[in-house]
Amino acid sequence: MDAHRRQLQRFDPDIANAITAEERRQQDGVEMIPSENYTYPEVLAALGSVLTNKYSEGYPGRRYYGGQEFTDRIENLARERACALFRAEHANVQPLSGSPMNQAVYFAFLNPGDTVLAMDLSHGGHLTHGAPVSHMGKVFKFVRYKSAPHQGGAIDFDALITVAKETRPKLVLCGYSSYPRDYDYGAFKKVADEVGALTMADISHIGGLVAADAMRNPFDSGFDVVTTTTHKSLRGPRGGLILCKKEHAKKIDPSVFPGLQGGPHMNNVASAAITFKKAAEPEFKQYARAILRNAKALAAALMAEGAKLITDGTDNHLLVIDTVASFDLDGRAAEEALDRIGITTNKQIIPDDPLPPLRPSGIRLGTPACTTRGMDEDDMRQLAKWMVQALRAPQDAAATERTHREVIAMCRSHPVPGIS
Ligand code: DSN
Repeated sequence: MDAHRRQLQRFDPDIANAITAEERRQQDGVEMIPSENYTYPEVLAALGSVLTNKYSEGYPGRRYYGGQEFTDRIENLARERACALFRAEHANVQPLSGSPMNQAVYFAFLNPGDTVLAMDLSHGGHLTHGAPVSHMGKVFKFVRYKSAPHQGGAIDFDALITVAKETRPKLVLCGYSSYPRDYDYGAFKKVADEVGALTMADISHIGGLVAADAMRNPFDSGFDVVTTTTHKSLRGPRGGLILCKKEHAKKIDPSVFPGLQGGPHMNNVASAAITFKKAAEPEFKQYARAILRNAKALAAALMAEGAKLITDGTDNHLLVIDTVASFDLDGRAAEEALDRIGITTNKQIIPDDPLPPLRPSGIRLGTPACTTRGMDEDDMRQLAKWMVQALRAPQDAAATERTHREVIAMCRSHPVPGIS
């Protein structure tokens, strides 16, 4: 234990012990929530640094407080590295997380009441893409498009252009948190061009996969704005990143500050810069490809064991099991059954789900975190077997206990980086 942890242990054992217990939970469980990951020790070091002490409202060279010679250097490095990684012309590295990141983009370009064309929540779209329960859903008018889950999740672009012509959106938004396919960004751009709309892609889930060129980059199809969080497949600190064409910088930057936020969290900005440097290394490309291979192996093994996946497979890092159709279990019961064997997933609504969000029809799984700890396709096949056993017999206490021990043994042979 390092000196700072010992000091914390002495001063506040309640919190210190909870952190230690969380370390053990992360070490001894298989993390399959697709938006979670284990960050780098270098990121943890920068997050816990004195940068947390500094106010830096404004942008490099144009700050409202003194003492910015080092924060300016850090933010410039973060911006340059982000642009190089994603082939972007401009980067704003200040959004505190994914929700303010997307809000800042909406307010940069839209007036209250303007129309946005976005993916339906139950088909994989995200809460911040105008779900009726979000504030954004009350400020702007979100019109929905859907996928065809029984045709592999294809998007019907003929229907999309018809809706676009009827509703004249100012922004065409694509992006998802539970859609297991890649997008044809060129087709979205064509729809947007037909109606004179701007294009935005929220690649939060797949940021690392796009950075590694393992999935398509929306800028290659001429998109205006791309947003991503930095803590999912990118493996960085919790935070948001807005990338855009140079011509949009004068709207994006003031929308983040002073429009929406105050001082940026410079310890996060430094950690994001470190993350972008890591993601530019050749090892990161291998890591991204391993995430995809693992997801395909997991999907194939689950389907071979009789699980019904929405879209019948995956092209990215995630997959969604219809647990009602597969095991006659709702998503909450399935999540709890897997928790009991040490595999963490999340309950998930499926396309046009007849069940409510807290007891939906499915669960969502992803491979970024277990790939970070070095698990491979054989491990995925083993995990699929254990998961299906647990979902078929959730009340079998002896089998649950036995499998949980085996899961812990698998985890201990794949230590989590950054936890000693
Ligand atoms: N909570 C994240 C996810 O799981 O997709 C994004 O909001």
